[in-house]
Amino acid sequence: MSTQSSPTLHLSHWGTFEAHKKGDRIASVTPYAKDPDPHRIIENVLSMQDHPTRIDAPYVRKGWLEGGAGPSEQRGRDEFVKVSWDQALDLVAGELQRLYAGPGPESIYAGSYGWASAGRFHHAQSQLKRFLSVAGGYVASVNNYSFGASAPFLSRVIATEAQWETKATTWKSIAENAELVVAIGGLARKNSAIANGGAVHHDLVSWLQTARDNGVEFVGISPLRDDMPAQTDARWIPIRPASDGALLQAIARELIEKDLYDKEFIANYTVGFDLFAESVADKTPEWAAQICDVDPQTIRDLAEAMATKRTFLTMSWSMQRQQYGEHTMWLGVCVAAMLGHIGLPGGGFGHGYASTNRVGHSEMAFGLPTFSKGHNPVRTYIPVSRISDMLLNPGEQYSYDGKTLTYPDIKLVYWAGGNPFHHHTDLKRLREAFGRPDTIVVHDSAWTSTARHADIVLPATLSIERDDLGAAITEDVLIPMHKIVEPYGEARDDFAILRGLAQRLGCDEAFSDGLDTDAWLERIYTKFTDKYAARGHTLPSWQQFWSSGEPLPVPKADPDRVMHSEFRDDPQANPLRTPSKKIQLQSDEIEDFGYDDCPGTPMWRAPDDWDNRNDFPIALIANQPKTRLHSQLDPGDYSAESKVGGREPVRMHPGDAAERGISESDLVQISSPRGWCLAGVVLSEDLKPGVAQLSTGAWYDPDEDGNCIHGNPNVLVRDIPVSSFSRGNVGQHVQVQIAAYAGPPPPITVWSPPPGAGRR
Ligand SMILES: Nc1nc2c(c(=O)[nH]1)N[C@H]1C(S)=C(S)[C@@H](COP(=O)(O)OP(=O)(O)OC[C@H]3O[C@@H](n4cnc5c(=O)[nH]c(N)nc54)[C@H](O)[C@@H]3O)O[C@H]1N2
Ligand SMILES: Nc1nc2c(c(=O)[nH]1)N[C@H]1C(S)=C(S)[C@@H](COP(=O)(O)OP(=O)(O)OC[C@H]3O[C@@H](n4cnc5c(=O)[nH]c(N)nc54)[C@H](O)[C@@H]3O)O[C@H]1N2
Ligand SMILES: [Mo]
Repeated sequence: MSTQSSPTLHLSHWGTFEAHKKGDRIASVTPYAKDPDPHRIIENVLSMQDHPTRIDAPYVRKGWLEGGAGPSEQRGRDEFVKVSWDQALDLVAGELQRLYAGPGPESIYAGSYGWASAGRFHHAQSQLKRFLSVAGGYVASVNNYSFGASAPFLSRVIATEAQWETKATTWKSIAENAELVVAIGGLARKNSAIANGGAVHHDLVSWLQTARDNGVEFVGISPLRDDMPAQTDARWIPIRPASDGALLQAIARELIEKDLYDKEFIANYTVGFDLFAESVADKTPEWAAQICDVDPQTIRDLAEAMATKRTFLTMSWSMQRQQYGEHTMWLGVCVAAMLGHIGLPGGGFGHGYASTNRVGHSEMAFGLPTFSKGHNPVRTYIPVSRISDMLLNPGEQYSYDGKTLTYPDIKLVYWAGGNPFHHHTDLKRLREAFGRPDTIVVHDSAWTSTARHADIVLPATLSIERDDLGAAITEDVLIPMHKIVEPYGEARDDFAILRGLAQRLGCDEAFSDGLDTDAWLERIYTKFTDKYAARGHTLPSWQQFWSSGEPLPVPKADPDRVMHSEFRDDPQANPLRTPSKKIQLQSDEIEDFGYDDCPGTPMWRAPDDWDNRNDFPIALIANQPKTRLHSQLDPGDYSAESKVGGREPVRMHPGDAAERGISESDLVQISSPRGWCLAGVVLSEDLKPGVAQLSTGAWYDPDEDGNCIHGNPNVLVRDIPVSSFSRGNVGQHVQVQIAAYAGPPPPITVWSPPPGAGRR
């Protein structure tokens, strides 16, 4: 198919934009005209389309090419050698053949976690999994970094994972029916910039404005004031990070003390109240105040307001990306149950509102266009954030969700569409783990740190360099994504790369069904329109849709949906999938798993990290970045503009900075027991004193010891599980010390290609 004449509409996870070309590159982007609140992240593609860090050709690590496959500490330190596509594909195919013939598919890890790009066909992870499924199989991962603790946990006490994202009470219902919204972890506008699969209409702020106009009151409980958009006019309750469980316990106790809880709801829809009540009997507001640094009267007033108004209690996903995060969430469920508003319009419990532009929006009526990632014959998997544990401890047994699992012995790691040296914690440990396998293969469009730690690096296109079909589940349009520019250098689409491998392994027919990209797009689209037609919605033909270049409206489902309304209406006919078929305020099932760090009655426990508070007194929030999606396009225009002295900005309270002789824009060294990173200071009164904030996503730029001179907080964060139950990641928090950096600033190297690579 051909390139459209400019401007061309394009869908990305962070928004929809029109690209305007000058010659053969994109000269400017403008937000989609119907997006009410676009985000500047769309600008990052401008300089990234042909940035020096784009991978121009296939490369092989010198030590691997010369010495062959095997464990190596040289990964991330070695030079690269440019090779032809044929040579690169022969090498990867040879490794796969060697391992399938020898130790078998359980030696290949392809969880390949990551966000990749928007577009229903060129989804890197799906393409890779489809290919490896027909090639012989692979070890997979379950859950995600986003809500890896709540996904398995909440399904055992109230509702399944999917419901929190896709069956959530709508913003419309909240704006029209709530009286009070209490947002633990806030409702940050920056996070609503993105949606998995693409964002078209950014309407968080307009819903919040409508709610406010209707008289809804907002309370934001967070260490950062600006987690609540100004439109909410919110009351800010600054709280010490990782202490919310204690606050919730005190609220529960207050509701009991003042006889403010809904006894009928507790009796009809929950089990375990007596044990729960006993567990909070001594959790007075005075007790909680010591832990949370929130004054006892504020806790009492909040409990009373929540009990007397139609209340929606929402907790951001960040609330469970911390040690014991399952129980923090559980306490939120318990308080919401005591309020008795679950299942009523505008009331109840929510998880992840504003964490993306998805939760709280109704969905396309009959699902999305889909591309199948096939059927993996291998059953072995890991909870996704146990990557280092797996590579470092083959054969070791561990617990997960009531089961005992064993780490496989991985010889080859294959990653396409993700960046573990962005997303995983304790990067020095990950470096050590990445030294263990025989071979690491990475597809990416840029020299991310993961690509630099690989043996075979295959250059992938950006989404602007290929035709695709754009669609996201909570939007009401499909977008024809016409290729805008030619691929950079020798870059290929993941599909084309994997087809090259499939041909070598003799499984091309099973992988591609003999279809090229054009035929696949038509097939995916037509399957989708057939499904809608069967339900009475006729949509145009593929040719009409594609040649129009315009968004295609698609019907949506119930805009007034209320989560758990069916359960509330008739709990016998619509039971929950918990052991009691009701909301579990206590759980024998979880108690019987026997995890000391995840017992069967909701608890608050201080994270172990608090033991370090004498030496590391600052609570660092490592949250999502405002100026990009994770690490994607970090050297891009908007992301680069936010850097301070070329480093990632760290926000500090002026008081904490003054105590340390630190001023605005200073270069600082942030240390934890695991290592340090550098960052550039931004002073802000919007932080609770004692808290600093360094977002994720600065490309890891290690010194000899693995410390990061650019500002990646994952050098600092611990690689421990949330608990023995979920084994999710604790990326959100770490205790640190911050000091002015004395020496001459070391030059950033990660925004140039690694040794041996790049165009000359
Ligand atoms: N400390 C801390 N760490 C965190 C978090 C935190 O709160 N604190 N949050 C976590 C969360 S919630 C998440 S979801 C993860 C995100 O972690 P990731 O999803 O791994 O992060 P991304 O930077 O989005 O990585 C996507 C990669 O895919 C590449 N890519 C994009 N499109 C394509 C394509 O078409 N083909 C190929 N081959 N590659 C492509 C991009 O260049 C990029 O390198 O990070 C987690 N890490
Ligand atoms: N712009 C942008 N948006 C994104 C992303 C991105 O990379 N960039 N990533 C997306 C992804 S993959 C995900 S999963 C979501 C994640 O969504 P979230 O997990 O909700 O996002 P975070 O920004 O990590 O955290 C939200 C806020 O929680 C607050 N917080 C942290 N710890 C505590 C605590 O202990 N108590 C309280 N009360 N508050 C706390 C912090 O102030 C933080 O700003 O974001 C998505 N949105
Ligand atoms: Mo995420």
